Amino acid sequence: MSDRYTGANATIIGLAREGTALARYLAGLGARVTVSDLRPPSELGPALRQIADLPIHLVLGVNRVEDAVQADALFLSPGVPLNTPVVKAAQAAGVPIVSEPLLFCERCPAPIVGVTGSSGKSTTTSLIGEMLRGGPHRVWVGGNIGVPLIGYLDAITPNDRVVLELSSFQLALFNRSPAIAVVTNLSPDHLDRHASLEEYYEAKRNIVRFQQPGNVAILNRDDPNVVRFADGPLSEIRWFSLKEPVERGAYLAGNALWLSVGEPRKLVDVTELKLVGRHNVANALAAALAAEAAGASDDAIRTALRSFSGIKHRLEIVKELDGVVYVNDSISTSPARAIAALESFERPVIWLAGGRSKRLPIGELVTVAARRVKRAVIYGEDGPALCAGLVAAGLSSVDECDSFEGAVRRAIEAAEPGDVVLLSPACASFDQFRDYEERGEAFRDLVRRMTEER
Ligand code: UMA
Repeated sequence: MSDRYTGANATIIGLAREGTALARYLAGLGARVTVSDLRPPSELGPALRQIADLPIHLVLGVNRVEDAVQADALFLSPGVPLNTPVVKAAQAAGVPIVSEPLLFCERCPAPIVGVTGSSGKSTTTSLIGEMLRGGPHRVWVGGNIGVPLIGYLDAITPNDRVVLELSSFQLALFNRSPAIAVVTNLSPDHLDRHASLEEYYEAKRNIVRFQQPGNVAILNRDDPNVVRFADGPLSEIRWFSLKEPVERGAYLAGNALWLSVGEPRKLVDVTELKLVGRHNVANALAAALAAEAAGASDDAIRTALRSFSGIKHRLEIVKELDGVVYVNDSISTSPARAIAALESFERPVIWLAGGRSKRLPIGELVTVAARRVKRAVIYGEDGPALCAGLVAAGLSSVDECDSFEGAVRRAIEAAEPGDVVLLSPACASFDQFRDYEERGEAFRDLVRRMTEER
């Protein structure tokens, strides 16, 4: 079988999750694959083992301009900024810039539900997957949630359904949109990577920008930044709202979640949801709309709403002991996510936060924290700025700790029956951990160990 990439020179930058999956896929098509990563071989052990059997040219420890400009196509991992000299040189030389999720979307035979937003993406993606698992279609869930799907293309059929979480880094390269697109919400994030907030929002907009008649855009009516996305696409807009009933959409009325695509009907009461927090009610409404558009029955939607209790590192209840609930929200790497977490609890909160800041404004975060938090325990590289902000916002109980471990210990010591100990850092983890998952695992282990010692 001949393919556009058979015999072509394909250069991949980044040898991590997407890079390894893509290298295998392109090599399988008979492309001449070069993979380049800034990291040296000593740091790439597991990835190198995964591709050891493939005829691939490796350029490690550096990304060279020549590998990019001489390629017929340049594949970028999401972690590669678009303003690096290598990418700019390739653009100037007219080399097509592509990516794993873009190629996947181009070639996927099944309808795709794409999910983006500043927070709630992974929860909404997983929940849509659960709803669709109730039948009648086979479901594939992947994308930014951590699973590149390119390697499964051969197994996916037109009758299947794909749910793909898409980040702004991934969407920035998109020139097509999924048949069903969901935007959960938009708030400042990733200003460490995008040149401006506008650039970040415009990247996200690609999820609906290229939609066609017959496609569906599922948008948050309560979020003015998302409402702007309704102008332009040729698709049908379906809204979700926590504030008001909507026609052909989903909404919260009183204490119940309603779906009004077709005859309006009640789905479930808020109290039946396993997910915690008001923002998760919005995610549940968005998920119900997406699953309905992709062919799920009302019963399958209801069953998933009643059983889905969330995913690891996202408001995950780690332990309940002596009236104290310990919650791991390590996924919270921005102020907006930490605000959502702090607003999820009625109980007094002992708040653990800090790490490496993404240079986002913290004004609203410290105001919300000063109102909601009983005690803040702060650690990490950018802890001092957060402490200063909290004190300035009027919070008197602020502890600054030298280490993550010390901070967890301090929070456990300070907790009294009825409290929540919440790790929701508002910062990236890279000053001390490989990623937010490693930070979440460390929190879980420390809580288990230290509460047993008490
Ligand atoms: N690299 C270079 N040159 C550069 C920059 C990086 O060679 O200029 C190399 C790095 O040394 C590294 C590799 O590229 O080895 C990094 O690639 P990557 O960070 O893109 O890693 P992947 O494992 O392929 O993960 C990516 C997403 N990562 C990012 O967006 C940063 C994963 O999202 C995603 O799950 C995966 O693809 C599958 O699609 C992670 C994430 O943090 C979980 N996403 C952000 C978020 O959710 O907030 C957007």
